[in-house]
Amino acid sequence: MSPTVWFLTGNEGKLAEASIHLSNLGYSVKQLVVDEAELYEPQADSLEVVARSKINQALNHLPEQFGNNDMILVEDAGLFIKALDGFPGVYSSFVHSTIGNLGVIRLLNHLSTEDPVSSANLRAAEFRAVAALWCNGEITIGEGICPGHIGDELMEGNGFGFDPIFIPYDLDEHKNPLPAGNYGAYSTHGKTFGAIDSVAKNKFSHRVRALENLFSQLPSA
Ligand code: ITT
Repeated sequence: MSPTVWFLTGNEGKLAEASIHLSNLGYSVKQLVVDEAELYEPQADSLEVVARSKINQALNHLPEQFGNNDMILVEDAGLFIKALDGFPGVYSSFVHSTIGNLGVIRLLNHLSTEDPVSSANLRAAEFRAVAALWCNGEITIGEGICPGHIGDELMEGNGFGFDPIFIPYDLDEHKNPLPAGNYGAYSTHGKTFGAIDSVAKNKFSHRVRALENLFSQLPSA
């Protein structure tokens, strides 16, 4: 029987995306539910520090069904906007729950210039994810980045978080991101992550890249 990956997250969108990817690799994914009041998120300036802290906390909350070969997954992500020196970055949750997507767009609109090229550069941003997996006492870390830019307006649909404002750059046929403004084999055709489905988002996403990077390091990979 394949091991179960217990994903410690309160975010259903993150859970759904990781499940789609990991089920293709033969893992079954279950949510590790822990009361929010029992978890704390360290205010660290590195996603990896946050992810490692969450793994250590998860170890105190293993479910009864946790099997011998089961694994614990945590993953911490953030949106890093170039013109804001990487803000909100590790403060992404706070910014999303306070000023929200419209607030981010308004902030960037204040920086826009008449010149369309420099205006587009000012909207450059990337999602970064750090995934940490606990397996038989060892912790493995994977990292993923998805470059793109912040759109001019909200484009909603199925996504969560900053999905309605983030447009990923196109990818070449090997799924490598292309520089801004280039057309590639994989494209959302100007749509935000919010306006495409999870399977399409997974082709580009920081989350899947972090998971690919992580699972490629496991001995059995
Ligand atoms: P956890 O319970 O797993 O910690 P979270 O929602 O707090 O869930 P993160 O700390 O990883 O998740 O994310 C920080 C913020 O960035 C949060 O507001 C997320 O909604 C947002 N975010 C993370 N990944 C995203 C993605 O793929 N698309 C859009 N927004 C994302």
